[in-house]
Amino acid sequence: MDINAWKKRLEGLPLGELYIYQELGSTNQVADELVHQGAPNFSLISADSQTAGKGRYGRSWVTQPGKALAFSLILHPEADLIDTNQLERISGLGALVVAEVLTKNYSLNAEIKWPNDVLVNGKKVAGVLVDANWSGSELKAVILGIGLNVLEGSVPEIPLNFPASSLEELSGRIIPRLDLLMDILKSFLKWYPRITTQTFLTAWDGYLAYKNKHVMLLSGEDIVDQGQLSGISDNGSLIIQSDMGNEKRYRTGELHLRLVDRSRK
Ligand code: BT5
Repeated sequence: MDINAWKKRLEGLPLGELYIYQELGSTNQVADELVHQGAPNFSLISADSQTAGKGRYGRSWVTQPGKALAFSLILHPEADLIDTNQLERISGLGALVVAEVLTKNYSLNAEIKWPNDVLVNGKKVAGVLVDANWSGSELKAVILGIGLNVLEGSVPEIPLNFPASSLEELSGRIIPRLDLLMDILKSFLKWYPRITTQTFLTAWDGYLAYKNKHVMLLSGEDIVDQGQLSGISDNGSLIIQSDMGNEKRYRTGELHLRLVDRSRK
C-alpha cells in the first residue's frame, strides 16, 4: 500500500487528521488512544493489515495485508445530533454506507444483517464495530470501525461464525481499495448529519436482510426469540413479530440473527 498516495487522495475529503499505517494492532484501539490525545472529529485511522483486529464482544477480526479495508473514524457527536441512547444508529450508519456504496456504485447485492454485518449474496463481506469512549459518565467520542473483505484471500482460513467471502470472489472484479474507501467515506459524510432523521432509518431499513422472513435471535448459542423480522424501529431497535404472538423490539447487546429455513423439517 502506497501510504503517501492514500493520504493525498484522502486529503481531498473534509475529514479530521489522517493516520494511515501499513500495520497496526487494531484501528479502533489506536483511535481510542488518539481520542485521549485530542484527535478532532472525523479523524481517520486506516491500516493495510491488523495484528489484533477486534470484533464484537472480545471476538477477533482478521485483516490480511494488501487484501482488505480496515479503518476507524473518530466521531464527536453533538448532543443534539445523537445521544448516548442512540449509539445503535452509528452502527447502523456504518452498515448502511457500506451496503449502499456496494449496491449503488458497484452493482452488488448487498444487505445488512442486523446489527452490524454487511452481506453480499448472503455471505458476510464486512463487519462494523462501534466503541464508545467515556470520561466518567460523559461520552467523549464514538469510534466507528469498519472491516471489509475486498480481494481474494482476505477471508481467513479459520472456522468463522458466519459464511464469509470477498468482493472479488463474489463479483469476479478487482475493486481498487482506495476508490472503495473514498466512496464509503463520501457516503458517510452525506449520511452522518442525517442520522436522527426518518430518511436515515428508512434507508437503513431498506437494506435489512431477512425482511419478512422467519429468523432466530440468539445470544451466544441461546435462542432469545423466534419470529418474523419486520424492520427497524424509530430508535434503531430490531422489530420481530414473535412466534409467542406479540411484537418484540431488541436493542443490539450481544445478539445475532440466523435465518430459519422452514422448508426443512
Ligand atoms: C464484526 O464483529 O464483524 C466487527 C468487525 C469489525 C472490524 C473492524 S476492522 C477496523 C476496526 N478495527 C478493529 O479492530 N475492528 C474494526 P463480529 O460480528 O463479532 O464478528 C467477528 C467474527 O467474524 C469472528 O469471531 C470470526 O468468526 C469472523 N471473522 C473474523 N475475521 C473475518 C473476516 N475477515 N471476514 C469474515 N469473518 C471474519
